[in-house]
Amino acid sequence: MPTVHDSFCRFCHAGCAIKVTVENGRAVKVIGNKDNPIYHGYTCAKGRALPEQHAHPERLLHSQKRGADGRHHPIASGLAMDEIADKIARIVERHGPRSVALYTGTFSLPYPAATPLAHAWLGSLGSPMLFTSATIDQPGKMIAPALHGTWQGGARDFDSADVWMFVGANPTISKSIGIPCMNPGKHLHDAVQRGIQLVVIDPRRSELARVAAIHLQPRPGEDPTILAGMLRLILDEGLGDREFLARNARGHETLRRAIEPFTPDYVERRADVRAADLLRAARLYASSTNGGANAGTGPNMAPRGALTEYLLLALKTVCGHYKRAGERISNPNVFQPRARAKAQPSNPTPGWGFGEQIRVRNLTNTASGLPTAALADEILLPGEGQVRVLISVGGNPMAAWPDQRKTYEAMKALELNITLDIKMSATAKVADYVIAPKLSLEVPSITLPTESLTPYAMGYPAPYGQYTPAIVEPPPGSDLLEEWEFFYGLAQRMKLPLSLAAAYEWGPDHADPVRTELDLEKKPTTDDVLEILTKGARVPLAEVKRHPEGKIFDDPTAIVEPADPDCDARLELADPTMIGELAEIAGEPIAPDAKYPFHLISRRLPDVHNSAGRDIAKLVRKYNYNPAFMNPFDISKLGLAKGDLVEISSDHDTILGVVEPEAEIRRGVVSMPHCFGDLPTPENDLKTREIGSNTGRLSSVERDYDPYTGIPRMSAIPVAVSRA
Ligand SMILES: Nc1nc2c(c(=O)[nH]1)N[C@H]1C(S)=C(S)[C@@H](COP(=O)(O)OP(=O)(O)OC[C@H]3O[C@@H](n4cnc5c(=O)[nH]c(N)nc54)[C@H](O)[C@@H]3O)O[C@H]1N2
Ligand SMILES: Nc1nc2c(c(=O)[nH]1)N[C@H]1C(S)=C(S)[C@@H](COP(=O)(O)OP(=O)(O)OC[C@H]3O[C@@H](n4cnc5c(=O)[nH]c(N)nc54)[C@H](O)[C@@H]3O)O[C@H]1N2
Ligand code: SF4
Ligand SMILES: [Mo]
Repeated sequence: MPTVHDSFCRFCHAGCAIKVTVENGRAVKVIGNKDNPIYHGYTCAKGRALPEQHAHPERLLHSQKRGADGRHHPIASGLAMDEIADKIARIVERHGPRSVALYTGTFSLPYPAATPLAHAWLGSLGSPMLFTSATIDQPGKMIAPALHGTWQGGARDFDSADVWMFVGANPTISKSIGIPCMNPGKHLHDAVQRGIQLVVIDPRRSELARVAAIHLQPRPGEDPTILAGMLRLILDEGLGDREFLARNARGHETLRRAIEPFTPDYVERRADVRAADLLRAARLYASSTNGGANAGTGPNMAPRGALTEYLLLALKTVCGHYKRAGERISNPNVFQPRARAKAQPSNPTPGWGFGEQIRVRNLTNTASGLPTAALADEILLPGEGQVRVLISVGGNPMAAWPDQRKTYEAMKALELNITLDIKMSATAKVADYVIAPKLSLEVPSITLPTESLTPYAMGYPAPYGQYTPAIVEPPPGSDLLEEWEFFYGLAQRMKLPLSLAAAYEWGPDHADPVRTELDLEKKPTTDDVLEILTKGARVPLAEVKRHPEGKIFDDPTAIVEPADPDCDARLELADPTMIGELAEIAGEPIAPDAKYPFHLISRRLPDVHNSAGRDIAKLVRKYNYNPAFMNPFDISKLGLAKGDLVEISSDHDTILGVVEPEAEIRRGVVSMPHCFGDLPTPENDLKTREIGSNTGRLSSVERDYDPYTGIPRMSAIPVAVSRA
């Protein structure tokens, strides 16, 4: 008899509440829970494909070790941990702990115990070399608030706002950035019905742009210019919230001088946005103090992404787009301590220049973490401190890191390359050990990761929480570990104590987290670890467990407190590095690149998540490769047609693409999803129509990079397009 179980989806960070039908011990059907107060029954094709993902014929059911023959063979997980612990201990003895680096990718997020255990293990080993995908995603999201300072009252709520601006984000597809990520289509629909006015800046008439009051469709990579132009207009016209600005910010005069060159005419010439449209956008954005703005991966991967984020913060500050004393805190947290908010600024903090020094390009640790774009060089560069061991958790460097050929060299140069992955990903193919993990429906979890997405402006719009037990057993005969169990296993074997911190709210005003020493003799259960991670939570885990369908744990008393009377902190509008970058832009020539007349920009497909999902037949029915979407006029001008194979070349490398017309794209732009293709071998390059190609290959990490986070140009890349 089939049974139906409550759970939540973990194919992406949105955590949709689902009902899972289980038959003969296997998940056979997933639907959304229509009675859920936050998701209202929403699921996407990926969530509904969880049964296929779990039962995938190529899913790894045993860990793999690469043999002397270069091929991978199954190995018992206990033996794999014995060998890996021994090898790491010997490498550390010879070369010190810095030779071991950890990279946590996208699919470490759905497993709340994974990252804390991995960090605790690395810390106990004494290595500072902790990297994440954040620095090749939107590092400016953490750098900009460090340089600008933050408003402790928090941002406005999209759900009740009058105006909102999106710069290169497409939340209904990506479930990210600006709109609560749970059923964002409904939030957007409701907001539009209510009369919200949207400004969207995107070279593509994206799904979001279609409902915008104003869509600016500029030349890619010119967002700093456009936003500086908008700021200049707003300040000149005396719009915005002048009282808020005067009381809470400093540096306004310096900023005003720095943006002087960004006249409407200059913006028009440089970004190809009509002056009249820029003025309309500026006036609309400043028309209400109940508004907000967010940037997505497009501009964050284009040159000077941190400046784009900084100018957005400046726009918010000039317009007073923040919560004030007495307003409600929409999400006072469930699994973290009760959130507090105060109607006052926090001073800026350093964005970089602290912590571990990277051995190339003068990079250091940053507010967004260590620069992942420099990790391949840390592996390749001989000398003291060279990285010789890499452990990737739910990430895929060979698909996702910029400069794919350099990444390939680095992967091959490692003494020990380990990845924790459900399949033989491109990275797994070059790994010495592939540790096979349990999949989402086989492990207990909590919605803490989704709750913690608030800094990315996509967290819960209300204090919602859900716990799920494991819904199914792993497939019979398999030998699988949870990610955290792997690090626990290494710690046991290497006798490294593990101290876990409770997951505390990011932000300026939090206390030191409660720490717990793990017992290395008596192994905890996943539930025990979740208990430790939620110590001090506003709602105890036991209480959340009593509501298996998920629940809003409301607290109407959570309101923004008034400012401390002696608060003298100020939001900084004139950070010297940011002002310097504005001057750099103004000093650049505006000349189209005759050799590379197109710009390649990033975008996401609805049914795959970065490199995940590409092996599930029903998710790639439409595209099993990443098309090169182009404007039909450009296609015919080049004498091309739909389906033609083209060479797309940057000044660094060349990839192949399959032409796909899309009228929504600005002329002169190629829009192409990332994380496709496979290892950079000549054989794989012949399979573009089956597996697509890797856009990361077009980026060089050594040129055109952001000097503090090291992120290179990954969108708005100048390219040439010609028939292959
Ligand atoms: N279905 C699905 N969802 C995903 C993912 C996925 O692969 N698939 N990936 C997840 C991840 S890891 C992340 S970080 C988020 C990202 O979430 P988003 O940032 O919302 O990602 P995209 O949908 O790619 O939207 C980026 C937009 O930027 C535009 N753009 C590109 N270059 C520029 C530029 O220079 N300037 C401007 N103004 N716009 C530009 C593109 O046209 C595109 O519409 O999505 C997450 N969600
Ligand atoms: N050119 C270009 N490059 C980009 C981007 C871009 O837009 N353009 N986007 C960037 C962004 S925003 C990001 S976040 C990074 C993503 O960088 P990564 O996180 O490194 O890459 P993913 O493809 O998300 O890696 C996911 C891996 O996790 C595995 N996986 C899936 N489910 C599970 C699971 O349950 N457990 C475990 N252990 N593994 C699992 C998948 O098989 C896959 O190999 O890429 C970045 N790179
Ligand atoms: S949006 Fe994300 S969490 Fe929701 S069903 Fe799709 S993949 Fe799963
Ligand atoms: Mo990302």
